[in-house]
Amino acid sequence: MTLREEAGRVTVLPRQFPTNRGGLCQKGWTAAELLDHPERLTTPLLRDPGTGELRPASWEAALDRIVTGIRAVQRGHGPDAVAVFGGGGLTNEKAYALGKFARVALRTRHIDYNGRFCMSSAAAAGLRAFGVDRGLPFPLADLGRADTLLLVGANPAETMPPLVRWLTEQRERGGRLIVVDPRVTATARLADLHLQPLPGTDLAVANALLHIALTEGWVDRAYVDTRTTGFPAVRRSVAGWWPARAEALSGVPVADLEATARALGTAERAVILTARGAEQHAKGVDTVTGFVNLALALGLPGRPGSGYGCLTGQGNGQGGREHGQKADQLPGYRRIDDPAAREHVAGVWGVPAGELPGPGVPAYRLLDSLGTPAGPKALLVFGSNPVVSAPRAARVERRLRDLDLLVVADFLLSETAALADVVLPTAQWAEEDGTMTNLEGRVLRRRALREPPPGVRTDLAVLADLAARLATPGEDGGGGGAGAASGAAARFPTDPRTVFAELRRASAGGPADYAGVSWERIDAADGVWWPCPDEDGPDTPRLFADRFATPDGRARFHPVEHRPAAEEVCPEYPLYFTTGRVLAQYQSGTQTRRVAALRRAAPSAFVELHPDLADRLGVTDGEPVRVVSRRGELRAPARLSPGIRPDTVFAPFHWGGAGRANSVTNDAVDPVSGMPEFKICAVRVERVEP
Ligand SMILES: Nc1nc2c(c(=O)[nH]1)N[C@H]1C(S)=C(S)[C@@H](COP(=O)(O)OP(=O)(O)OC[C@H]3O[C@@H](n4cnc5c(=O)[nH]c(N)nc54)[C@H](O)[C@@H]3O)O[C@H]1N2
Ligand SMILES: Nc1nc2c(c(=O)[nH]1)N[C@H]1C(S)=C(S)[C@@H](COP(=O)(O)OP(=O)(O)OC[C@H]3O[C@@H](n4cnc5c(=O)[nH]c(N)nc54)[C@H](O)[C@@H]3O)O[C@H]1N2
Ligand SMILES: [Mo]
Repeated sequence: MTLREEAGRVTVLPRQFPTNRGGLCQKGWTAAELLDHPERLTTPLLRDPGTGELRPASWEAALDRIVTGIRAVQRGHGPDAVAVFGGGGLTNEKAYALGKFARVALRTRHIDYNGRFCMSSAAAAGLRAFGVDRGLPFPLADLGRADTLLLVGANPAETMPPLVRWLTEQRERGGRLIVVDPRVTATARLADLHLQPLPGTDLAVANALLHIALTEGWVDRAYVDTRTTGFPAVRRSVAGWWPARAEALSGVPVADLEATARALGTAERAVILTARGAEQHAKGVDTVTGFVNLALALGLPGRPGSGYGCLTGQGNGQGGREHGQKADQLPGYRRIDDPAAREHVAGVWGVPAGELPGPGVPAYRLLDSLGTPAGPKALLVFGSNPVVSAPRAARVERRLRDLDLLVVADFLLSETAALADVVLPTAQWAEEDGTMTNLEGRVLRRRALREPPPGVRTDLAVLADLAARLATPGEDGGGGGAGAASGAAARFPTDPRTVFAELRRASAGGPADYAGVSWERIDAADGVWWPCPDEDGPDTPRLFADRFATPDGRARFHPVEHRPAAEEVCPEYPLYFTTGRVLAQYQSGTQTRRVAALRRAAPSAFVELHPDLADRLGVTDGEPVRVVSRRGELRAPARLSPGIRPDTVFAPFHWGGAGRANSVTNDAVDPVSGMPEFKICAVRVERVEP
C-alpha cells in the first residue's frame, strides 16, 4: 500500500503490487485511524504501589523501574528469571533486536513469541520434510495457474482478502478449488468442492487421499525415487487408511475423498495449502506432514506451478520467525544449539559464543511457568496480547499477575498492558522504517511516513535505552555483570537501516540468508526473495527446483498416524468447539476493536451454531449463550448458521472479557512444535436466562 499525508492526516491507498494486485482489505484501509486515536498511548505508565493504578510517568522513571526490577529478579534468581515475549507483527529489524537483547543484554534463554501459536506446526513439518521453512516456496501468483488447489483449514476470503483474486483467476482459467473446513465459510462458497470434516480429523483425510492415490496409480514413482527418501514406510502406514475408515472418522463422504484425490492426482499443476484450521492442533505437525506426504507422493514440490505451502498469518509472520525471537533460534533461521551457528552469531554480536544462553521453551510452556517457583519472575512483552490470544487464557492471566515485574510495550492499552507494572508507548507502523518478509519469503520495505508523536519511542529505541542502562553498573554493583559482554551489551543501534545491515551479517550462511538483500535492492525489485547470499547474485522466488534443503538434497517422508484430539466429547461436554477469525477484526482486537467502522461491522463475540442444535437447546438467533469447557466459559450471542456441522460450535477469538474464546480453549500442545490446540476442545452450550 502507499500512504498519503495531507494536513497531518494519513490515508492508506492500495498500491499496484504483484502480490495483491492493488487489493487491500478493510483493516488496511482503516489502519490509519489508529495513528491519532484518542486512546493512543503517548506517555509511559507506571503502576502506583499505593493505589494499584497505572499512572503517567517520565521515560526516566519508567526505564529506571524496569532496570531496577530486572536487576532485583536476576540477583535473586539468575539471568533466566527474566523472560521476553515477542510477536510476528514486529519488523525483521525489531524481531532481530529483540532476540539479541534477550541473549546479550539480559543473558536469558527465555524468549519466545506469538508465532508459536501461529506458524509453528507448519514450520516444524516443513523443516523436517524439506529442510527449510518458507511458507510458500513459490510466488503467490502460481496459485492462479493451478489446475487444482486444495485449501485445508484456510479461510482466505476473510483472513486474506487480497488472495481471493488469485482464486478467482484460478477458477476463470478452469481450475478446481477444493476447501476443507468444518464450516461453510466465505472461502468454501467459492469452492467447486467443499469437504466438511469433524474438527481434528484432517490427518485421517490426508492419509486416505494418499491411500486412494496409491490405489489409482497416481503416485509419481520417478519423482519419489529420485527426489525423496522414506516412502516405503509411508506407503505401509497409509495402506490401512481406506476411504471408508476416513469417512467414519471425519464424516467426509468417500465419493468426495475420491473426487479430491482424482483432482489432485490427475492435475498437470496442483497446489496444496494448509492454514491454521489444520495446524492449530496437538497433532498439527503430523497433520501438515500428512499433506506434505501427499504432495511429495504426487511429485508436486519443486515442480513449476505445483507444490505444498502454508498460508502465513501475521504481517511479518515469515520474517518474524527467522531472526531469533524463537526459543531455539538464532538469526538467519539458525539453531541456537548448533556450535557453528553460535560461533558465527556471537562473532557478529561481539560476545564469546560460550556466553550465549541455550534454547528456551515454547511460548505456552513459558507463559504457564511465569511466577511459579521454577519459572521467570519478570516478563517483557513486545507485540502480543496473550491475555486474549493465549490458550486457557484465564490461567495465563493469573500467571501474569504472579510476576514480580511485567513490562508491556504497545501503542494502545491492550488487556495485557492493563496488567503491567510498566507500560511503554511505542511507535506504530507508519512511524517506522523497516522490512517485513511476506508469506512468499519476499523481503519488503515498510516506510515511515511521519515522526512518532511526542513522548513515544520506537521499540528499537526502547531496547537500546534498556540495554545501555543494564550495561552500566547499578548503585548496588549490579548490572555490567556480563563482564566481557558489557561493551556489546550496550551496542543496540536505533536506526533500522543499521540494524538491518547487522542482521544481514548475522544471517549470512544461514538457511534464511539475507546477506545479499539491501534496502536499495528491495526498492528496485519490488522485494527480494531469500535465500539471497550475494548482493550481485540472484534471489530465490522458487525453492526446490533441483534439490531440497536437506543434507542429501532429497525431501523426507515421515509416516504419520491419526490420533484423537487431546480432549474428546463426553456426555458432560458433548460438542466440539473450534475458533478462528472474522473479516472485520484482527487478532486479539487491540487495534480493530477501536476502529468505529470495524466495530460496526463486527461489534461483539458470537457463538456460531447449527439451527438444529439451537432448536435442541431452545436458543434463538441473537440470544445469549454460554459455552462451557473444563477450563472456563464464554458468553456471547448465538449466531445460527446452517453452514456449520451440528456437532460443532465456533467462536472468533478477537474479544476479551466475557466473550473471550480462549477462556474455553484447551492448552494441550503439539509435542514437536509447541502449538496449542486452539481448534478443538469439548464443550457444552447452555442458554443464558435473560
Ligand atoms: N480478518 C482477519 N484476517 C487475519 C487475521 C485476523 O485476525 N483477522 N489474522 C491473521 C493471522 S495471524 C493468521 S494466522 C491468519 C489465519 O488465517 P486462517 O487460517 O484462514 O484463519 P482461521 O479463521 O483461524 O482458520 C481457518 C479456518 O479453519 C477452520 N477450522 C477450524 N477447525 C478446523 C479443523 O479441525 N480442520 C480444518 N480443516 N479446518 C478447521 C475454521 O472454521 C476457519 O474457517 O489470518 C490472518 N488474517
Ligand atoms: N482461540 C484462538 N486463539 C488464537 C488463535 C486462534 O485461531 N484461536 N490464533 C493465534 C494466532 S495465529 C495468533 S498470530 C495470535 C495473535 O494474537 P496476539 O499475539 O495477541 O497478536 P495481536 O493481537 O496482533 O497483538 C499484538 C499486540 O501488540 C501490539 N503491537 C502491534 N504491533 C506492535 C509493534 O510493532 N510493537 C509493539 N511493541 N507492539 C505492537 C498491538 O497493539 C497488540 O496489542 O493469536 C493466537 N490465538
Ligand atoms: Mo497468526
